[in-house]
Amino acid sequence: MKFSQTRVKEILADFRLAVESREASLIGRKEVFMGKAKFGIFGDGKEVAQIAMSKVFRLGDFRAGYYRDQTFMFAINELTMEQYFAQLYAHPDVEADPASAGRQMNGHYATRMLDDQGKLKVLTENKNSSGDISPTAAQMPRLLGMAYASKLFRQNPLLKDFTNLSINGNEIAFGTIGNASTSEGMFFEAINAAGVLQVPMMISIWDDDYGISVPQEYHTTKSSISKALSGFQRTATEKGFEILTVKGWDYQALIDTYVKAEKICREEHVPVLVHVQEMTQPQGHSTSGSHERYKSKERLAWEAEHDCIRKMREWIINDVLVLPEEIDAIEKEAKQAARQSRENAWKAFMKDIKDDQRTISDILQRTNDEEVLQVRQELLKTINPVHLDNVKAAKKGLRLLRDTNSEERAQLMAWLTNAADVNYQRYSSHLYSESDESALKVEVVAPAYSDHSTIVDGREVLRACFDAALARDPLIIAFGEDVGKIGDVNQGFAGLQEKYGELRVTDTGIRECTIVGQGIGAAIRGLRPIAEIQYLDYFIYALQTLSDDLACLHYRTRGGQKAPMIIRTRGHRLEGVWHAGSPIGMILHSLRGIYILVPRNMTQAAGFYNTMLRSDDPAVIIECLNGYRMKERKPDNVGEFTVPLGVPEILRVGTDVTVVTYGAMCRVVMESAEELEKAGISCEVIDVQTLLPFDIHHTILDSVKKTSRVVFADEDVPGGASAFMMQKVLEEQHAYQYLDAQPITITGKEHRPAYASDGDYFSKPNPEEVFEKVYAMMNELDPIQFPDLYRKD
Ligand SMILES: Cc1ncc(C[n+]2csc(CCOP(=O)(O)OP(=O)(O)O)c2C)c(N)n1
Ligand SMILES: [Mg+2]
Repeated sequence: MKFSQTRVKEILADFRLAVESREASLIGRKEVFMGKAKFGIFGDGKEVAQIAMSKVFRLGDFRAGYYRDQTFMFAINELTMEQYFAQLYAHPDVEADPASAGRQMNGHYATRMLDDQGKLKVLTENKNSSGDISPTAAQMPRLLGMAYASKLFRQNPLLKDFTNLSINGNEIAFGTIGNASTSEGMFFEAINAAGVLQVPMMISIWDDDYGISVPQEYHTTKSSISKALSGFQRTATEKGFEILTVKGWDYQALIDTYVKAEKICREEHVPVLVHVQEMTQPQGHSTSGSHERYKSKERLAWEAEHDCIRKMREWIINDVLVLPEEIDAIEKEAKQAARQSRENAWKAFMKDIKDDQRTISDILQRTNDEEVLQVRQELLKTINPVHLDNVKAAKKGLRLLRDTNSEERAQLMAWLTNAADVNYQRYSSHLYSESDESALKVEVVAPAYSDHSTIVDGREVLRACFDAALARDPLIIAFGEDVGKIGDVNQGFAGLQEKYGELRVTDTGIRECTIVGQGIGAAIRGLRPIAEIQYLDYFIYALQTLSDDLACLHYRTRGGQKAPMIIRTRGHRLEGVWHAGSPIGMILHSLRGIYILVPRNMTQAAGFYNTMLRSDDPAVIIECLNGYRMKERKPDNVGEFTVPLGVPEILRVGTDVTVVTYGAMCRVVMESAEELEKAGISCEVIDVQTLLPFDIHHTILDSVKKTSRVVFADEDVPGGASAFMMQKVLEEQHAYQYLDAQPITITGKEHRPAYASDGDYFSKPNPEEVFEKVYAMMNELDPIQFPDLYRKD
């Protein structure tokens, strides 16, 4: 007998799970075709490898994976069969679908790392999966960060006591990715960075030879990612990766491979790549198409032959020597269990919907109005009704009863009002932190100045702020291009690597996307990263990761996960096409879920760092490129004072025109305001300070009530951030009612800024332009007092 009794039991339990998971995939597909779910993507064909991987996934470990990983999630007991079906139906209840509360399509897994108060749980006592996202390979940057955290926890003695987050950095960050997705740039960027950093990242490639319909030869050099990456293989003298290959249907080899991979990764902190080949996709890519269209008969026959469950069954019979009848019984029981779970999940999903349907149909029935009864009939006839059907019926009913004062109208109204709240909670909550540590709740501490306060270069205010932060909180780290040795290109961290060590203040390679990912992963694990993107112009390299991953992490997990990191960058005017950009509209429109802070000087910036480092929200802080050498008075409490978010500052009080601006434009506008004053025009200049959130107490509205004229000035393209500010003030704050003149925007040109002083002057708003545009508003009011500057007399 080759296998002990206990081992045989384990093998059979693994087999049972694989079969149950497969059955869940088969049922899932049917549910979509019956119209009970909108779309389905499943983990069939990948079951056995995932079970093998789960054997080495321990408490405290982390996963960043993709939509094929259902079996793994079942195997680590972080997904029940009911929860799996609940997500397929989009059940908007966090108990039913803890990964996303119905916000994500099926196959997107996540564990709840936060408690109900939004505080981190003891991560080392849990098996943790970061929240999946759909863009291929987009899990890679975050994966790198989660692995990087282990390195810091192991190597930095100051972190030894944070045993809720890590036990000596022993945790592995497990990644999974499809073969075709390895073509993405961010895959290569993350692989290279992991090799450089030497972090415990174990990436498994589920290779089924296809990416939807496209075969391997279109994706990968040499048609094999492990061959293509063989130069990364470590040697006796050079650090690198350990690269292992194994077949996806070979249970025993998979178990052995993962045991080996774990040892190297966990003990030595060497990144490991496990290339799992010869996987299949029995049902094709997703419910959106059939693979018979693009796979040859031979390929389909090969897949049937190499199905991992079929192979495992054969192996159990031939090598483990279990009778086929016993296996048949296990299969039957597993399939039955999956069917029962589907049943339970569907009933649970329908309960609220049916309850509401009953309530509405009762109200509608009591009206005895023929048209309303028709609406009721339609509602009751709906096949597979969802919440929107109830809301629609109630709204139609309300419309039909608009002329009555009936009790039913009042009841519909009450139901709809409540439903609006409930549906807000279901579909729109948790974009930002709702915990006690929300950035909006950080205590405001004013900067303190005394006779000892010195006047210094702006960069020195920042440096002092970072120095205090690093001294205060060992979880705070800073990294980016040139941040370490020289303390960033503008010396905000000058000397701080020497003082706090290379693990706290660190240089990175030139790789904006994974710099951000490094921050996201580390922040998920409880560290407090300040990740630097050297210039705002290069922010675009990281924008996808910021938008798809960081901005929606808290939202897509409905408050189950957070990554309180700061993206530090510098922008606005300096020189030329790639060192003077201010693509703020792009940022505002793609990063809801991250606070966007635009300090006009380094003192305000320091105040924002102090605020954000005490909160659990993520933020982008954009410093003014041309402000590092300007003189500022350093607050005595430079590490303690905070600047509140969403609170504009009135830089100059005035009565004729309100000019709303931010960042480097503040100086330009202030210069113009000075000149306008000489011409008899009094400007109120408002620095909004933060664009997200925007003026939460409606300071600008108060100003417009006084001046009746408003200008929005910024450096972005026309229709960019200036349009955003205008919408906020005119529509959201209702300022339109107080206007006596057309509101205007003053913006940069549509093109990128040209080089040198003249390029800047003619590409970006300049003081003369601001003067003339504001003056023209006053000329319209009173052409005698303010004669047209360009009039032809
Ligand atoms: C950035 C991006 N481009 C395209 C898609 C659409 N898409 C979803 S899965 C997929 C194929 C992925 O193939 P592979 O990585 O081999 O994983 P598999 O589904 O085969 O397991 C594509 C193109 C996407 N989700 N994201
Ligand atoms: Mg594939």
